[in-house]
Amino acid sequence: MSTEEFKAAVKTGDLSKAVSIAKMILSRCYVAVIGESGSGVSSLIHAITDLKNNDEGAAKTGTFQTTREKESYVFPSNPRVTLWDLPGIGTCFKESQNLEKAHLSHYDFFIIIAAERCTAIHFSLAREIQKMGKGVCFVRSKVDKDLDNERKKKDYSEEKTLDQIRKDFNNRLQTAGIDCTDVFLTSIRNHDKYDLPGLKTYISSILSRHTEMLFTISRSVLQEKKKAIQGTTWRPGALGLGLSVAFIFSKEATAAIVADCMRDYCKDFGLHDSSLEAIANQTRKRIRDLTDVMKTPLASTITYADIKTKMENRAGSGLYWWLPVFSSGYALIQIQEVLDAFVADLADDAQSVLTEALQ
Ligand SMILES: Nc1nc2c(ncn2[C@@H]2O[C@H](COP(=O)(O)OP(=O)(O)O)[C@@H](O)[C@H]2O)c(=O)[nH]1
Ligand SMILES: [Mg+2]
Repeated sequence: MSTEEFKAAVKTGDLSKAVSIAKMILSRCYVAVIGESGSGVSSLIHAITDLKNNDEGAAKTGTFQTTREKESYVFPSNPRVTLWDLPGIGTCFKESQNLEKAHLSHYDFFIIIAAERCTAIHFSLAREIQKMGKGVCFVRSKVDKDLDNERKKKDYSEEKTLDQIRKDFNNRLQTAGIDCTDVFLTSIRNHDKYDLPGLKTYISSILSRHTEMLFTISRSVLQEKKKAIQGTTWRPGALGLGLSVAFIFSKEATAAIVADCMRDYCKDFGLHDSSLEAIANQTRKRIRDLTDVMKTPLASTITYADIKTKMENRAGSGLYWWLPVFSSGYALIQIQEVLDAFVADLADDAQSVLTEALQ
């Protein structure tokens, strides 16, 4: 299940499908940890998961005992997150490959490790990851070694050295056109120092960042949809105008057109009874919980009285609405305004329902 499928479901107004895809996406996170052989991938995973080298389930580490097969480790503070210790980057990925071809597309997030500097293959992998809309961060490992080397110098400062390493790393990413500033400097010699504690916190919040990412996607899809529909609301307005001109007492007929349109729009956004029922069935929510976050009525409950109130509430327009002769001239604008506002509320409601369902 991918974010593209989620986007498509929101776009077509299949909110229930969007919720089920989002639930699948958020049910687990496979984090691929990848770097050149010997860069410290297995050691870092031990440090993150608090495994000792000799613990059962610990990945092999060392100059000769490198990882040939991928291994998985549950992230202790969030069992939905699994870290995968992958063999050396050169074994898993070739520069000309995309993630699919490299069999890496089922990972949801990537930690790319470099013991010294990032090279073309790290950049190439990062580009492919970002092309797929997946998350990536970088680890600059073994910083204790850099500090040891620098310590001999006269004007040594740990803080300045670390700052220099970070700046250098970020500059390289920027020069390579990689839009990522999540860089962690680590050393397995000291688990509580440098950016290792920050990296653990970062990993534990991957899923909540995924949730935010899905909400950003749905918000943007719904706003696009709102604009597209608002571009067509003149049509019922024009029909209303026609009816107003044709019949002196046309308000019932006009209101019926508006009500029909509203019901259709509710369906377009997936805000109708069966959709909400399906969402409630797959979450621990009641239909009531979902309707409580909505501003608009459900399609099945839109009444003539609703339309009347809406028309009357338009500033200065109520009078014309109820004066048949004048109403003809104002029907188009009034109806369009009422429908535009309704569609805007529906877009907000669809977002609120998704948020409520996924909480
Ligand atoms: N000094 C230092 N050595 C490290 C660090 N991380 C890993 N190493 C050493 O680097 C070697 C390779 O580590 P390993 O985790 O097996 O690398 P992998 O092949 O990428 O999985 C081992 O001897 C580790 O002890 C670190 O942060 N500092
Ligand atoms: Mg290894």
